Formats: sequence, structure tokens, C-alpha cells
Amino acid sequence: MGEEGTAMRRTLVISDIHGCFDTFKDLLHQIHFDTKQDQLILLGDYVDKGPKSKEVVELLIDLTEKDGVIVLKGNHDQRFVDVIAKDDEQAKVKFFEHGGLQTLASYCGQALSEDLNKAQKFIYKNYRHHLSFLESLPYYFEDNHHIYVHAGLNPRFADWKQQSPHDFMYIKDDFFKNTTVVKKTVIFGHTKTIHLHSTADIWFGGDKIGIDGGCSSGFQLNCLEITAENTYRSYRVKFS
Ligand SMILES: [Mn+2]
Repeated sequence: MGEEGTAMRRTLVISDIHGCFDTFKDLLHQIHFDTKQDQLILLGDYVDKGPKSKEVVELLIDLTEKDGVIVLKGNHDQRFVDVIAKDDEQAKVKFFEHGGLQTLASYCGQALSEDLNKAQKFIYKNYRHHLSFLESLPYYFEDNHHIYVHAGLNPRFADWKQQSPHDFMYIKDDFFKNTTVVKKTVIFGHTKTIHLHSTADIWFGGDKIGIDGGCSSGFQLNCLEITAENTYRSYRVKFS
């Protein structure tokens, strides 16, 4: 291993990109993401709120196919599929309450985005591969020392893999206010770290680590670098 440390294998974790394509690219550049050496893990919520959801999903499909990037599913990703492909009425209400209009504009342009019916048809016709990609994403990943999820683990499940998809994508207080029932450290997004401590930086909460820097709310996109058990480094890029 040279002084440059090029042989060091890194796990890099990023969450809640929410259409912030430019910030995501800046962050990958800042951390010198090396597709051959590094294991990149993304914790979900790629669409809504930010301006470039389509570009984000396009890049993720590419990264998954070519570079073995691990891409988990967030609640916004499932909801986008439910609105466009399943025409789910309840999902539509939540979609527009939480930044869905920006996703339609990203896929269809401003004018078409104002007519949901037309936007649905346009996206279904031209980007069905994006919908099937998002629909197919897994809820978790684990390695020797860590469990990676979008929202968290429900402590009521001794076997955490038995918890519901809803828990994987939505759980908040029941997870982060309690100690976990697992041995591995849980890495999660979904809850902005500004709600967990006084800054948008990564929150090291003992048995769990929160990384959602609230980029789409004007804060920052974080990256957690893991090089060994309990060896962490934080990176951040301010929203741009
Ligand atoms: Mn979320």
C-alpha cells in the first residue's frame, strides 16, 4: 500500500439525494469516488423536492449496472412508482405535498407537469425503465459490521428482516429514540440530522448513525466513509 493509500477499500454511504444531481456529482468528486476500489451505498429517496430527479435516476441505473453500486429504496422512490404506474389516489396527495411536482417537471418539463394525467402517460411511456428500476430496489443491505436502511429498524422485531416495508422506509422516533436490538451499527437516512442534533452534519448516535444532511431543504449532502469497524470520516457538500 503506497503513501497515497490507493489500496484502501472504502465503503461510502450517501442518502436522500432528492433530485440534487449537481450536489451529488460535486460530492462524488470531493470524495474521489473510485468505482474499482470503493463500495458506494445509497440509502434511498432519489426523487422529489430537488430539481433534477430524472438525471439522478439515470445516473443510478448506470452506476448499478456498471459499478455495482448498492441502491436502496426510500419512501419517495416507492411513492413515485405508486403515483405514475399504479395511479394510487392516496399516494398522489402525499406526492404533491412533498415535492412531487419538481419530479414531474424534471421528467416532463414545466408545462406538462401541470397536468398530472398527461405527465403520468408521458413518464409511463418514456421512462418505464426508471419505474421498474425504482420498484425493484431492496430495502436493506448488510456487511460485517453495519446494517444499511433508508429509515431505520423497528426495535419490536427481534429478527429485523421481518419488519414491514413501511418500517424500512418510514420509521422515525421508535427507531432513533430507542437502542436497537441488533449487534451491528445501523446506518440510516430519512430523518434529517438537523432534527437529531444541532447541525446538518452526520449524527453519530452510538448504535446508529444518521446521515441525511437535508440537502433538498437547502442544507447539505453528507457522505459517511467507513474504512474499518468504528473508523469513520465525514464529508459534506452544501446544497447548490
Ligand atoms: Mn425518506
